[in-house]
Amino acid sequence: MAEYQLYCFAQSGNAYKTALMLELCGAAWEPVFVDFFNGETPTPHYRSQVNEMGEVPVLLHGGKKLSQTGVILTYLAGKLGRFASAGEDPGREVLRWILFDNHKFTSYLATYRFLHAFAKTGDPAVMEFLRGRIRGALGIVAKHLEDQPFIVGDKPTIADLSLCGYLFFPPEEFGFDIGAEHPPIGAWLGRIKALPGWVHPYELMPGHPLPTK
Ligand SMILES: N[C@@H](CCC(=O)N[C@@H](CS)C(=O)NCC(=O)O)C(=O)O
Repeated sequence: MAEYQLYCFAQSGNAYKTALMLELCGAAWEPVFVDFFNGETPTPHYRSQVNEMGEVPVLLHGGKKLSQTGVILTYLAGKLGRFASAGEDPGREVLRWILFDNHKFTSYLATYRFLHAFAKTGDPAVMEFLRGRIRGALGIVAKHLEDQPFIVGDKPTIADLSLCGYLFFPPEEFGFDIGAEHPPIGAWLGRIKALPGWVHPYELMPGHPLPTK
């Protein structure tokens, strides 16, 4: 058994944040496939044995079980000694962007993509509302990246890994091209992609492509 086990599936940008961290750090890890699209996460078994919050990802390490990507990324930065921030003030900045990501960035992007690409049931008014929220959040991150290479300082941190979680999925899955619409974000994604060991989510985690019905 590998040192780290990650409950994940290929289409999860949340899981990708943590899988990418493990991969970039060269950690010994293995995926545990979660059959999200066949309803595994709401099952009593998943909630009682894996994660009471019914979410992916979950990390197992040394007898510990961790969930919430912000917690997992912080834990891994400590254990693996990479992508942390140097100092108290930058550390707070990293946390500030991870919280922003979880509330305003990943949450709207993931919901919009799920409805657009997988559920294919998005009510037009709901989609329009989410699109507006996404436009606002992308604009904030793009402006922030106009004059700095990474989210906090000049080196990548777990804040970058958190915010980029959904952004490498194909534009068709969103119905718009994030990097093209927001060039500073496109350039930043290029810098993340250039990190040694970078792997696309669909190659890093199990479950892609989805079986055709
Ligand atoms: N804030 C959580 C979000 C995790 C999350 O929403 N994961 C999705 C898969 S990408 C999930 O498991 N959703 C199940 C649900 O919302 O019921 C984190 O950062 O880990």
